[in-house]
Amino acid sequence: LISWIENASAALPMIMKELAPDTGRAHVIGLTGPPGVGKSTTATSLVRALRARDERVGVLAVDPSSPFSGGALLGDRVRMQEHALDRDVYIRSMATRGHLGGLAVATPQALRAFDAAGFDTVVIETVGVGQSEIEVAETADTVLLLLAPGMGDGIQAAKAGILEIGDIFVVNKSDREGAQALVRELRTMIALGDRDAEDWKPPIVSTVAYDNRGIEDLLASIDRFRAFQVASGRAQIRRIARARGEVESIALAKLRAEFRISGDASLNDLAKAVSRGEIDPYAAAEKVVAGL
Ligand SMILES: Nc1nc2c(ncn2[C@@H]2O[C@H](COP(=O)(O)OP(=O)(O)OP(=O)(O)O)[C@@H](O)[C@H]2O)c(=O)[nH]1
Ligand SMILES: [Mg+2]
Repeated sequence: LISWIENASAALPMIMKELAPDTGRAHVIGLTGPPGVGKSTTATSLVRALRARDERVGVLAVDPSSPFSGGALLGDRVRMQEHALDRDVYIRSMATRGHLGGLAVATPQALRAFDAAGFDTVVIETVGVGQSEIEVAETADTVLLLLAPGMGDGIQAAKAGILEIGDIFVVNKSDREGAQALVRELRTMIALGDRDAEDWKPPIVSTVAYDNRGIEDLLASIDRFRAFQVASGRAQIRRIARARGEVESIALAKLRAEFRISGDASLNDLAKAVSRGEIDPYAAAEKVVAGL
């Protein structure tokens, strides 16, 4: 199914129709943060902790440079092998070549496949630097923002506006110098953010992912956030927002495809006219849209 989603198969509308009644159960955890902070390692540790609770776990890596994609560092591959023979763990990376709408369309559809297949938790790893990664993180029920000391990440993250998307902050590589300083810096930034008293206050969890240190704490924070979201009705609000984004990006991709088929020819002629000053670009755009 995920291969079909990657390749934007023409069968997807039919498949998604069949899957729809079986979706809505999986808890989606988004793992995002700058390159190399330890997202894949943390995902591996989380899988181990969730398996100890007997959950079925899926991992989806949407970053093409991710170790899960096979362009991997040997160490990471060895680490993931711990789960390779476990039939209740499924790990996949996803490319979106040729997919109209790219990740924005493909990611939520892949999550549907995991969900319908009966996974209790799906961990989705993205690199949190660009807008599309932020969009992907927004498809999650719970967003973990990973940072690590020694990169000036705290400040960078604030600049990129990604501090707002974190439900839980993880300071990984806490075995390294500067971890405490980063925690303090984050605490100040969170306190400065404008939040209402009844809003969730994002906790900061310190971890050493490759030693499993702090992972139980992280899981406890995830559980607390989940309970808060469900009790406050925010879990549902986020799901509706996710569905909205899904429909919108599919609709826009469809429009773009139609534009390529029927809008392109008229566009050439109109472009000539615009370049000669015979028509203004707004009027030309109106004509193209009207002709679709
Ligand atoms: N010192 C230290 N190193 C760690 C820790 N966790 C992960 N690493 C190492 O950091 C490196 C990057 O870890 P990954 O898990 O691949 O990081 P990532 O964020 O998934 O990287 P990209 O997917 O490439 O963005 C690896 O060499 C890990 O072994 C940690 O807690 N402490
Ligand atoms: Mg990775």
